[in-house]
Amino acid sequence: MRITVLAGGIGGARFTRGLLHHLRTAPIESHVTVIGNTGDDIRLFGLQICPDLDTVMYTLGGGISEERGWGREDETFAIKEELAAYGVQPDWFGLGDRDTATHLVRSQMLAAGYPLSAVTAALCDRWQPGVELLPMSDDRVETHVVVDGDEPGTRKAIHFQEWWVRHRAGIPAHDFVLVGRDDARPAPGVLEAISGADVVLLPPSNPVVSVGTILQVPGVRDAVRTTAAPVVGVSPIVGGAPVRGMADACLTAIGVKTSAAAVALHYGARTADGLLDGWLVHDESDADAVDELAAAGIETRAVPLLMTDLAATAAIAAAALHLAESVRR
Ligand code: FO1
Repeated sequence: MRITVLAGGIGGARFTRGLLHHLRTAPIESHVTVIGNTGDDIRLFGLQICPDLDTVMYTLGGGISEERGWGREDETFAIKEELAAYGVQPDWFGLGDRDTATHLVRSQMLAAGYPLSAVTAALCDRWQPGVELLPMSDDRVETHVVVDGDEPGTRKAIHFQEWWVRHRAGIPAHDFVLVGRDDARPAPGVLEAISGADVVLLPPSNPVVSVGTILQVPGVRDAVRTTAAPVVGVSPIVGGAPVRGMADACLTAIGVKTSAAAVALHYGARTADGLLDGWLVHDESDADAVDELAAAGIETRAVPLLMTDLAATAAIAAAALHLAESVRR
């Protein structure tokens, strides 16, 4: 079974870890491709940092800090402290020492002319994540957030990480702009992984700045819309709030209600030119969305959606694959 997952950071990585566990224990012979969001990427101190690709790679490769959900386990922050001692900005983004080695290797390879997809494959040689991890694009793109400017009545755009990490998504966002989008092409293998998949999964990643960003890469949304594979998503919203992260601030910015049903309708039904054949919602809080979404053309199942441990996460992935079978055309 060829499975393609469009993933952001923590939610996408943990879901995929559960998916791999399910595929191993079932067992189901499979090839999993993860298309990772690179809109969160930031260039700092001369280093190219790809938070979502690294979160997927470390989570599936066993190197993630489970506590933070990003960066390395057993991490130290001597470099961060030394940079702070020099008064270097920004001081709100923490690069761990072990993690910095990853950024050094990546930046050196990029400077030598390797595309990000080749660099990612080289990094994965070490981590053996058990999936083919593809950046959504080899071209440099960055999500910027439009916020109020310093003078009344003005607006400015800041890097996504400044909004997310420094301001904790606490200042109102008016819009998200993927800088570089118009010139970006999908990385090699991305469109093929979607069009040639047996199942396409949208994990419980941020629908605006993670999955939404991947879908903005020219050609990707059309590939998802037209693939012969069933497309099934897992709600990142449970009981009207994000399971993790600050997706509510992102949804509010684009005028979408923070609810499991509203996110599904935002993706849209494939029968109505949207993306979804199937959708999973949390059984205890959102079962009332099932009928509403079915009427809109999205087959919806209510199942436990909290990724409390590996077994619970594997069960969510199994439910997604099961739903994919029942909506397969
Ligand atoms: N998140 C934070 O909240 N604070 C940080 O200092 C921080 C540093 C960082 C460094 C490398 C990396 O790969 C991720 C890092 N993150 C940090 C996580 C990241 O900002 C976001 O959670 C994702 O971009 C959203 O998916």
